[in-house]
Amino acid sequence: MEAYCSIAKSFSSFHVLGLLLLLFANAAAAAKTHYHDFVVQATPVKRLCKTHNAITVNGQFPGPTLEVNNGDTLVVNVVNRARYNVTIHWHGIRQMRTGWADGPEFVTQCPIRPGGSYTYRFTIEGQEGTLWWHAHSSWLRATVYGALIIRPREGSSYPFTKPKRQTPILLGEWWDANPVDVVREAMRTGAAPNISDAYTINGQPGDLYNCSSKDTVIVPVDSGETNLLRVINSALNQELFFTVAKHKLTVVAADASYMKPFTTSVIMLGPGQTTDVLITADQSPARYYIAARAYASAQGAPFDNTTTTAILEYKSAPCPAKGPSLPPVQPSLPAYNDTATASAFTTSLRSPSKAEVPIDIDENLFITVGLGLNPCPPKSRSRNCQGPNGTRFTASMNNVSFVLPSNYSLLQSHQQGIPGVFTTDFPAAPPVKFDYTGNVSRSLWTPVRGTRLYKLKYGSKVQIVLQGTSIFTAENHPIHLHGYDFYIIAEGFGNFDPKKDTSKFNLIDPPMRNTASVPVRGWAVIRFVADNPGVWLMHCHLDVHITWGLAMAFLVENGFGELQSISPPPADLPVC
Ligand SMILES: *[C@@H]1O[C@H](CO)[C@@H](O)[C@H](O)[C@H]1NC(C)=O
Ligand SMILES: *[C@@H]1O[C@H](CO)[C@@H](O)[C@H](O)[C@H]1NC(C)=O
Ligand SMILES: *[C@@H]1O[C@H](CO)[C@@H](O)[C@H](O)[C@H]1NC(C)=O
Ligand SMILES: *[C@@H]1O[C@H](CO)[C@@H](O)[C@H](O)[C@H]1NC(C)=O
Ligand SMILES: *[C@@H]1O[C@H](CO)[C@@H](O)[C@H](O)[C@H]1NC(C)=O
Ligand SMILES: *[C@@H]1O[C@H](CO)[C@@H](O)[C@H](O)[C@H]1NC(C)=O
Ligand SMILES: *[C@@H]1O[C@H](CO)[C@@H](O)[C@H](O)[C@H]1NC(C)=O
Ligand SMILES: *[C@@H]1O[C@H](CO)[C@@H](O)[C@H](O)[C@H]1NC(C)=O
Ligand SMILES: *[C@@H]1O[C@H](CO)[C@@H](O)[C@H](O)[C@H]1NC(C)=O
Ligand SMILES: [Cu+2]
Repeated sequence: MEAYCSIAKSFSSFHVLGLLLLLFANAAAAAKTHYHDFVVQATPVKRLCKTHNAITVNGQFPGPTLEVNNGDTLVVNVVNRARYNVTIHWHGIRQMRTGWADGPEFVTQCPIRPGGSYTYRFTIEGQEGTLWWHAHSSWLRATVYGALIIRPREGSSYPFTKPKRQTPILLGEWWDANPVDVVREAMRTGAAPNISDAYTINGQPGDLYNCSSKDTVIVPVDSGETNLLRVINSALNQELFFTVAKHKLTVVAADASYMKPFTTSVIMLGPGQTTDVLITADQSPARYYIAARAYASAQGAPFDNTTTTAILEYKSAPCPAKGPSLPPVQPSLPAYNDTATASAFTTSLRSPSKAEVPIDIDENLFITVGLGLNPCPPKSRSRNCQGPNGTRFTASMNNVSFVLPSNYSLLQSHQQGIPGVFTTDFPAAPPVKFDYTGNVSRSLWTPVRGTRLYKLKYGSKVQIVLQGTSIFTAENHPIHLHGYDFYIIAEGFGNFDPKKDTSKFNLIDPPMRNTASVPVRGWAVIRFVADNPGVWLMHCHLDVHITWGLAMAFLVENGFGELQSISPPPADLPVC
């Protein structure tokens, strides 16, 4: 039996809160520049009864929370003391003209090698809410991640009642193994990588797992107060449902864009997505489970079916150490395959007011997203062909399985005119039209490999239909675009039909996000204006899928003059 009632314990197991309060007291008047040092290093971390030498930032897991105001500048000096190449991505930050600081390895920079360092500099312009940062190199983001909180501009306020407390809730995924070994094994065998052993809330699995209960995260509340939970899905490979037992969640923002408030008992987040929810402590004083578990949309595929928990603890709740211990109130979570609930949530999101949705589209793209299987040549070793029926897994967009370069980053090659690194012939439509969500013929299952980009003129108005396929299996794909926020103007099931589905477009108040959940056996339509020059990766945020090639990149050309052009590369930019 554990005693959670001491305030000291609550705060030490939730150090981020103290930091938040401290920073709030420090608000100055003008835009600020925040300097941070991130030392990437191996650190012993004990979870599920076993200690692993996890790669962390500054020895913290999860890593440090960054707190800024809209308009501020971040300068983060990353020093790599680990034995792996690393880069850091500032997920959802627009990086206007500062693509060199975006982070995906071999896209906007070469990796920071062991012993090396790189300083990321960028300004947050016009974004408010919750974002996060994570490694963008191999599977290091399993343990290299943290919250990036953007408060309103100095002197501005939230478009909702100011919450009493704010708590970042980072949902993570833990392997009882070295995650880099897990992905390397999958690359070698061609099979799907091992599923994780636990999900975590702020780094802790919670009391439904072995050897975890005494470290379960406690979120303290006072009766009657309204608090903000900043929920982030930092898991590698799993969409998650999230709920708090007996409490309503009022959604006010997602992916650092405000939303028209609505109330729900459960939210769904794909990896990469964030959702800010207000929660009022209006239940009887007690302890309530905060919980997350899989939304597993692929039929028959193995997934981690465990449940991570934290505890919402009313400070006036009877203390379990002093009286008979009542277990926390049980949450109710949707079934793992409850696509109806997932889709009810994503389609409830709306911009708070009339949105400036691009019309008069210049570039109309149709991009299929999904898996594939590569057959193995007859003489190849069977240990390298452990995918379904002796194949190897792959994935693609418009039948191109994306291959990263290894001698120059795409951005450097573009900016310095180095030939032979990429081509700009990514197809604007699938090379073959087929029943994308039906029973797809075997002859279509094998994509081609390539480093193909799609060129966009500065300022062009872009629409993309993202169409899921049911090649091998259909599933929900969280598609993330770097360097941009986009409007999600519609989503649906089956094959996108321009004749009838354009009537479903919401050009009034669609949600703006940086990661779209493309429904299983379905589609989503996004729009944005290409006003940020550079090379921007668009990929599935399930790391297992990006590993297999579910990605492409846009090359957005410079416009006129300095303000429409990418800045010069920083002097310390890592090269290959
Ligand atoms: C993956 O799982 C298999 C079966 O449990 C195990 O033998 C193997 O060691 C695991 N691989 C890694 C890298 O942990
Ligand atoms: C937890 O520990 C028990 C007892 O040692 C063991 O039987 C069980 O398999 C463990 N569960 C997990 C999920 O590891
Ligand atoms: C989770 O999966 C395991 C292995 O497939 C299975 O034995 C177990 O019953 C499942 N648990 C739940 C809660 O679905
Ligand atoms: C969800 O899974 C249950 C059993 O686990 C099954 O009976 C049901 O048909 C599935 N629903 C869908 C929509 O796949
Ligand atoms: C694998 O082979 C079996 C038996 O031939 C077949 O029934 C099944 O559909 C195949 N699966 C895949 C994914 O190729
Ligand atoms: C970079 O690597 C690619 C692929 O290996 C190769 O074709 C190209 O020639 C290389 N470019 C330069 C400039 O070395
Ligand atoms: C899919 O098509 C293949 C080949 O045309 C056929 O053998 C198979 O039975 C079909 N599967 C389903 C579920 O319709
Ligand atoms: C992808 O390209 C390969 C090679 O040209 C072809 O065999 C396959 O049918 C294509 N698949 C699709 C879905 O276009
Ligand atoms: C680390 O990065 C360098 C390029 O900077 C690359 O040549 C090397 O292959 C990378 N190592 C691994 C293990 O990916
Ligand atoms: Cu995916």
